[in-house]
Amino acid sequence: MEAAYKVAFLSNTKLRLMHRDDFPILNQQVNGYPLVYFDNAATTQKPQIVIDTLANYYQTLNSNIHRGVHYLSQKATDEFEIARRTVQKFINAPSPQEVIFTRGTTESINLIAHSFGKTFLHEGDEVLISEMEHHSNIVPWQLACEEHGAKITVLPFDETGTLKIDLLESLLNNRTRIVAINHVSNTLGTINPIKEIIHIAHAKGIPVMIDGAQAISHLRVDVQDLDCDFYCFSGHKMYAPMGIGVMYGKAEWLNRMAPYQGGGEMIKTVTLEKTTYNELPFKFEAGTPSVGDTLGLKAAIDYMNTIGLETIARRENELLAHATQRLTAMDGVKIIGTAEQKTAVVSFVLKDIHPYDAGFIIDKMGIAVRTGHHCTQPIMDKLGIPGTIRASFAFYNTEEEINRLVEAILKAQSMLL
Ligand code: C6P
Repeated sequence: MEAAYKVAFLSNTKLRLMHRDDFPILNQQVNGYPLVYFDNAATTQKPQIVIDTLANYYQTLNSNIHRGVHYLSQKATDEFEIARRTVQKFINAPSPQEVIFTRGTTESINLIAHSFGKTFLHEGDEVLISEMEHHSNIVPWQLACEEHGAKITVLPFDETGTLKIDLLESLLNNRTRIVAINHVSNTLGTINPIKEIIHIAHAKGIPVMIDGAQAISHLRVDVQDLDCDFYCFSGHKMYAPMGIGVMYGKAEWLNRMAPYQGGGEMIKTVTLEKTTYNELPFKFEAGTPSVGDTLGLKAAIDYMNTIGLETIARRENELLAHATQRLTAMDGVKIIGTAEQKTAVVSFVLKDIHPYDAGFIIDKMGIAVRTGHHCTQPIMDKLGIPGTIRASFAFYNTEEEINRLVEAILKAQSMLL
């Protein structure tokens, strides 16, 4: 049976669809099969233009920024600030000063939890998160709450993986200092109604931070339209290099928040007794930033804009529909996360088969899925499962690849049951 797959898929020209040739990594064999990459929620692959941008930076431009008068330093500084304005435009932030570069979503959220917490969290205060948060949007708030004597309250989700939004108002009170919630769940794929959540929280004077890690490459994000107070995301989940991320924050909050890290760049004056801080965005960008990766992020945004976010979303929705239909029709397969509004993430469990065992066999057939708790242990605890198998799609994936996943699941079932 395996040999038949190999022949079928080696000769399958349909694999070369939708800008697939832009991603050199996809053109390889894994375990004797053409690679199927379905771990896009963990990190997307990088198009050649992003790889070239990185190489070109180190070949022609590498130098430290904001601190040299020499040609390379000035040019790198200019490119870096152009990248900031590209991000500003991409999320429709009012000002480039509100776009802070970080290493990724995790660092962005830690920054906010630390700096907002230091300024605004006190004994008896509350931070509201949801039951479907990634650990990166739980642990930083636990740390901040521990430090300041505050506590976490939790908005639950129902059996489809939809937030119980009708409970939100009753969970917010005059001790709630901030709501921190994801835009899209990395495990369930649910798109949360964040505009409504922001509206409800703002009506009570409470700011809202959005973890946009799983939304930014799938949905158009307009921070002014959303009116969110903070929005965090990682470059590597949107075709950019690892090591670069963004924390958007409204200036009215950022100006009042304590700095996060101390060091070069974030200062205005330093004496041995006292420091005054730089203005935004530099107040929150201590030390030498990852300039090459930042230029790579700009290249990735330009690339996505060229294809068009709407085109990307349409293609991913087709893949989601195909996978949902194929997996729903299978015996012994249960999809975890069936909310009405989803991005192209399909988590599932197999009856009487541990996700790791199935993942092992699926990998042997050249298919990269993620197995485990996906850094969302509270979701697994609530559902009473050890983990899921997760296939997450990008526009370069194909229906044929999904069919190959179905065959691999059948094979796992035949071997393990
Ligand atoms: N989720 C996944 O496979 P970083 O690692 O900082 O780029 O992103 C953290 C993060 C925060 N929030 C959400 C909703 C996420 O999905 C992630 C990363 C990856 O699902 C790795 S665990």
